[in-house]
Amino acid sequence: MVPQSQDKDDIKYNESLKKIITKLKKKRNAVIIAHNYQRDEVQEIADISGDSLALAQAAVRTDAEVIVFCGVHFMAESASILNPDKKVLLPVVEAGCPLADMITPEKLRAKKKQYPDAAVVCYVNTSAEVKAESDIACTSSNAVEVVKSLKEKQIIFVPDKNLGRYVQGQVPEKEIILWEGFCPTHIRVHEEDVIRAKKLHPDSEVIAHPECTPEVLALADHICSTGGMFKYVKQSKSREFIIATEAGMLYKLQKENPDKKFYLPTQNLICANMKLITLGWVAHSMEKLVYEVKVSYEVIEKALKTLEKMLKVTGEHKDAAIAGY
Ligand code: CIZ
Repeated sequence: MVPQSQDKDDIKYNESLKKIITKLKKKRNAVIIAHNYQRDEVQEIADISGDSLALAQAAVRTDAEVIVFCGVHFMAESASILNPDKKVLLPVVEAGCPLADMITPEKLRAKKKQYPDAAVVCYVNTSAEVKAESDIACTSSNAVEVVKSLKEKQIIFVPDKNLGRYVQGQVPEKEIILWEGFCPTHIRVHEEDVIRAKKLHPDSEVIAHPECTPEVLALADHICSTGGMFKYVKQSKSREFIIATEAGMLYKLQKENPDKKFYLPTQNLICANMKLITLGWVAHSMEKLVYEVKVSYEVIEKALKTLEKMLKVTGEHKDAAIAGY
């Protein structure tokens, strides 16, 4: 356990960093956007928070010249694809996504040769190059709608096999060819964790992200994206919820619903990559204008088409859940 004096020092340190960040925001004409899985203190200083697509879209609407993207690499890339004229900064260059790294454009091209009649649907958790090789993108909130919209019967769904399996269950008329990818954070929730949490909090509803395993999803009362979770909790009559997704979600869920209680099924739901971004690195990023995420023009052209096709199917990003902007 951290000694009390250390806590006080941390608070003082964070307060001084927040002041520095506020000054730098003005100096750089910057906007800070933070994913729902970021540290509490990073979400607190953000101008906008939400899921990756909502954030990339919100970035389009800003007048700021610099976008400080507190998230992981593929998310900053999406923001850069949708905002090619703005400077998009990722405060920690090592903040990657192991799931996105489980597929490469070369491997996807080989799969496409194996299934020449299939359409390729890529989850937003992919690199810009993989998006450029795909027919249409999807998020966890619109994956079912996107797959249903396609004329092809065969769908290569990349890279998350758990989300792909969930979609297959909802769209039995299609043949979903799964990729062997998974989110190392979401697979850390096990059936036993949910059963134990439910015993401890019997009146809770279980809400799970579709990146969880099928065994965990089978125990959920509701399955949805992070944006969907905010909406669901707000309208639900329940007072208590077991949340099977990354721990950072609890910050805004609790803030927006102070009269409701939220529990994690396990304390292991921490994405180490998301947590690399600290207030210190945000200040450093704005001071030094690092690390700029740039996508080549050739890739932007193709990846943008893939993202735009998705937006055409789903219209406005309904689960945006953008806060504070
Ligand atoms: O698109 C996102 O931000 C991710 C990775 C998950 C979600 O459900 O919002």
